[in-house]
Formats: sequence, structure tokens, C-alpha cells
Amino acid sequence: MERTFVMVKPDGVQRGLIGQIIARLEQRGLRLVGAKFMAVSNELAETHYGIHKERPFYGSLIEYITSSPVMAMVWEGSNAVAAVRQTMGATNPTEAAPGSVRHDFGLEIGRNLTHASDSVENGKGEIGLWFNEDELVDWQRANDGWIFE
Ligand code: IDP
Ligand code: MG
Repeated sequence: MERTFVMVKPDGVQRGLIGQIIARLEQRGLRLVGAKFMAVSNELAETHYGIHKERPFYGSLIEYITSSPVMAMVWEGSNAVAAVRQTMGATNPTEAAPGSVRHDFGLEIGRNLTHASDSVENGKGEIGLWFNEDELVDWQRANDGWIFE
């Protein structure tokens, strides 16, 4: 089953939106396989966002993501990467589709509430970066047959 790394960023945590964001992923039919509420070290933030190192917003991005705790999670399901990106919406909240998290709760690209892996390969790397293998739970859900064909 495809897996993806998802994070409720500091603004989502501070605004009390963890529950609503998790509820949307549950409703979608995705299955939670790991979660931890944690402070993010500079080192972890810099590794996670290493790809953006040369971008002008890199410094403020690292400051943002380390400013307050985050909810780090792994979700799985059919096409989990694409499904979660769609549920979160485009990076800039004013370009995100109505009904998406970033549209429904956000206004600015630098306060866009969530992170979600953008490919299966990057998802594997991010899951390995944020979680130990023994923090991920393989389990069956009673209604899986009504969600996964
Ligand atoms: P994504 O989160 O939708 O994958 P990326 O392009 O990978 O978007 O950018 C990572 C994060 O960096 C964004 O979610 C956002 O928090 C921040 N970011 C991206 N572009 C800008 C910008 O132009 N100004 C400020 N922050 C930005
Ligand atoms: Mg990205």
C-alpha cells in the first residue's frame, strides 16, 4: 500500500487544526500508520527542506517549521501521495482548490498549514527521515474492503 509523509505545521498546531486535518484524511479513506507530536530541530528542518536551500524563502521556512511543535504522520492508501496532495491543495492557499485544507484554512504561502510528500520516492525518504521503522504500525481496518477495491 502506498505511503506518504504528512505534517501539520506549527500554524496548524497553534490554530488548533490538528483534529480537523486528521479528520479529512480519515474521511478520505486513508489509513494512519504512524504519528508523533514533536518539536523540530534545526538539523531535521534543514535536512527535510534541503531541496529549497538556495531559495529566497529558505531562512524563513526553517524559522517557521522550527517555531513551534508539529504533528508528523504517515498515511497509507491507494494513490496516497496524490490523494493527500489534493486534500491539502496547492502550495499557495489562494491557488488551492475550494474544499482543500490550504484553501479552507489559509491565506499565505508562508503559513500554509501542512506538508505532504510530492512523490512516492520522496515519501519513502521523508518517512525514513522522520520515523523509525518500529514507530510505524501495520494494521487492518474493519472497513478496508469498502474503501480499497
Ligand atoms: P509544498 O509544501 O506544496 O510541497 P514546496 O514548493 O515544496 O511546496 O515548498 C515548501 C514549503 O516552503 C511550502 O509549503 C511553503 O511553506 C514554503 N514556501 C514555498 N514557496 C514559498 C514562497 O514563495 N514564500 C514563502 N514560503 C514559501
Ligand atoms: Mg514540497
